[in-house]
Amino acid sequence: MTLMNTKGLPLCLASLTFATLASCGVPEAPVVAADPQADVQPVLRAQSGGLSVTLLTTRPLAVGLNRILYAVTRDGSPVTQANVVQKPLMNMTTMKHSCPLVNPPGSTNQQGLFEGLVVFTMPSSAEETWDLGVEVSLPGESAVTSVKFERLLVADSPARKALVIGGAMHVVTLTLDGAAKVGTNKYFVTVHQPVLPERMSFIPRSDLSLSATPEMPSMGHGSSGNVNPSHQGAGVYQGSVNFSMLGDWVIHLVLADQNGVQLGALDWTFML
Ligand SMILES: [Cu+2]
Repeated sequence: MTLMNTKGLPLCLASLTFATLASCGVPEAPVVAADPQADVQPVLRAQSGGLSVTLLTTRPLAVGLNRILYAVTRDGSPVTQANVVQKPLMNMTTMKHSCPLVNPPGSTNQQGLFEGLVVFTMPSSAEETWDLGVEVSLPGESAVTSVKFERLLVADSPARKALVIGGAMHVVTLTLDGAAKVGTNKYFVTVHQPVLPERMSFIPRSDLSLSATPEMPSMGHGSSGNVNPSHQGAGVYQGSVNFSMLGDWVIHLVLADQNGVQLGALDWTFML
């Protein structure tokens, strides 16, 4: 762990750098509602001064949308109000870059955890590693405490795709909320435009109209009871799909603007 104490940027600036909710205000509520059933597992702990940050996840980290939760204590006492800023960094051999994210709201969820989202855009490997810096500041205090979780294990997945919209490359991910199963599957779509060339910040696309159609290509049918992804905030959309039987499925996603003008289409395949 790298531990350091900084009195760095004003908080608003630090947040804006990472294009979170695009305002200086602390988000009022999480973009994705916490699942009270979720089995949360601690992954790593980092400490700086009297402040301890434990990173927890609901499933192993993977390319696509990840819920990352933080338990924060100071001098052993739980912290329930704080500004928590996530700074993921991919260290490639030739360059470094970040990835889309949504920082936690200013207070903890019902489990006493700060809940953030990180959209990993590539897997980790021996040579290409993800570090996750976390900056914590407490209400009424100017000090920012920084901790870093190094060499996170991020598994590969087919969640991430690229799409050119209006001449600009966008990162689009589709991640099921759990393992694919027969019946209703909740999922998340994220759409972000990397700020080039550094790819250290990502502009959320909150202005899209998404429609998703499942198909079982081998049998030539779809299913009923699907819900198109709707915007939850910060470029994160949530929908649900009905995989009505075992086998191969494709989700066809169409991205349109608010006037219904189609901007692009992408497919994700699933086997269950
Ligand atoms: Cu079928």
